[in-house]
Order: sequence, then C-alpha cells, then structure tokens
Amino acid sequence: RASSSESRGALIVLEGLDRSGKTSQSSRLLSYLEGLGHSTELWRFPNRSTSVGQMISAYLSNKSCLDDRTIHLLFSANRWEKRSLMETQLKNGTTLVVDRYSYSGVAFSSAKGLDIEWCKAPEVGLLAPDIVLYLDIPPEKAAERGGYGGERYEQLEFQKKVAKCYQALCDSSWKVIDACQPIEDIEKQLQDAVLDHVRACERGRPLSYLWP
Ligand code: 2DT
Repeated sequence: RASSSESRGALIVLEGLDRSGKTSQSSRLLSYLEGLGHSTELWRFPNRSTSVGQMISAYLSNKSCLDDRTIHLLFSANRWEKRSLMETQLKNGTTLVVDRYSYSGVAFSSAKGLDIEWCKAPEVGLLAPDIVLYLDIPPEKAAERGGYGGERYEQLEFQKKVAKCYQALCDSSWKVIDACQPIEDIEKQLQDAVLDHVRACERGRPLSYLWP
C-alpha cells in the first residue's frame, strides 16, 4: 500500500470566542469518540506545560508584557514544538480533538491590528485540520455568560474584533455551529460533523498542511 492510503487518526479543531463552549464540547466529543472505540486524545493550545507555554501563560495573566509580534510567534512556536508528536499520534491512529489552533493564533493577533498574511506565515507547514468546528456566538452573548477569568483578551470590545477576524478566516470547509443552542443539541451536531472525517482518515485520507 502507498503511504498515502495508510489509516490514521483525524485532526479535529474547535474554535470560537472565549465562553463559546469549546472546552466543554471538546470533552463531550472526546467521550463520544472513545465510546465508539476510537483512540482519541484531548489537546489544547496554548499548551501551557512547556517552557514556551509558561511564557505565554505569564503574558495572558498579565504577569509579563510582550510585543504583539513576539507573543504571536511564541503562540506559533508552541504549536511547532508539538507538531511532530501530533503527527506521530495521528499516524498511530489516534484522533486528536484540539481546543484552539492556528486560527486562534491569526484571529487574536490580527484583531490587534497585525497584518493577516504576516500572522498566517509562521503557521505554514503545520498540520492542517481535517475539520474546523466553529462555535458561533455573538460577543455580547458570550460576555453575558460571565466567567471571563480576567485574562488579557477577555474583554467584550476585543472579543468583537476577534469575531470579525474569525469571519475573515472562515471558509466553506468550516462547520459553523450556533453556540447559543442547548448544550445537547450542539453536542449532537458536533458528533454528526466529525464522523465522516474520522472514517475518511481511517480509510487513509492523506495528511495536509497549512494553509490548504
Ligand atoms: P484559553 O483560554 O483557551 O487557554 O486561550 N490565543 C490562543 C492566541 O492569542 N493565540 C493562539 O495561537 C492561541 C492558541 C486565545 C488563551 C487565550 O489565548 C489566545 C485566548
């Protein structure tokens, strides 16, 4: 068999504003896929456990200040340092459910006014998701949910800009889900959206790379 037809896990990415429900839906999706017998792992970016991740965490919690381009490149480096493990796991047949990825990187930095193409450049060559699930919520509704933890970006005016930047990135390959629906409805729609992709990857869909 050619290597392009080897079975692998799927790379599933969840994106959305803060308080859109990504984190709880990611774990529900993990349970669902595990329940079907698929080897699955939950990942998130930033991954705060690495030394780059600790610099990011200090920045987000306002314990350090960094130039906008510098922090952008650190977020990207935090994905690059996990890239080979990501590929290994996928090739091992493990599906990865990833809470935020390069789209957060581009949306949050371009919301500060950085050029979108400049923001996309350091992501080139990272693994492309098989599906991007976008939990769509009006920024005002997300703010009403409360629980903004006081990190750097958790402010309504900034989240409105991020929402616009996500719109600029969104294309027909994304699955946009109304995040104002009941939790169980969202859960079901996510399940329906991923299954075809998980199966296509099992049948040997080749890996692809950003930006496709
Ligand atoms: P969490 O609250 O989900 O940990 O997100 N962010 C995230 C960026 O600005 N660039 C990135 O590349 C990524 C992955 C989004 C922490 C915050 O970090 C932002 C919210």
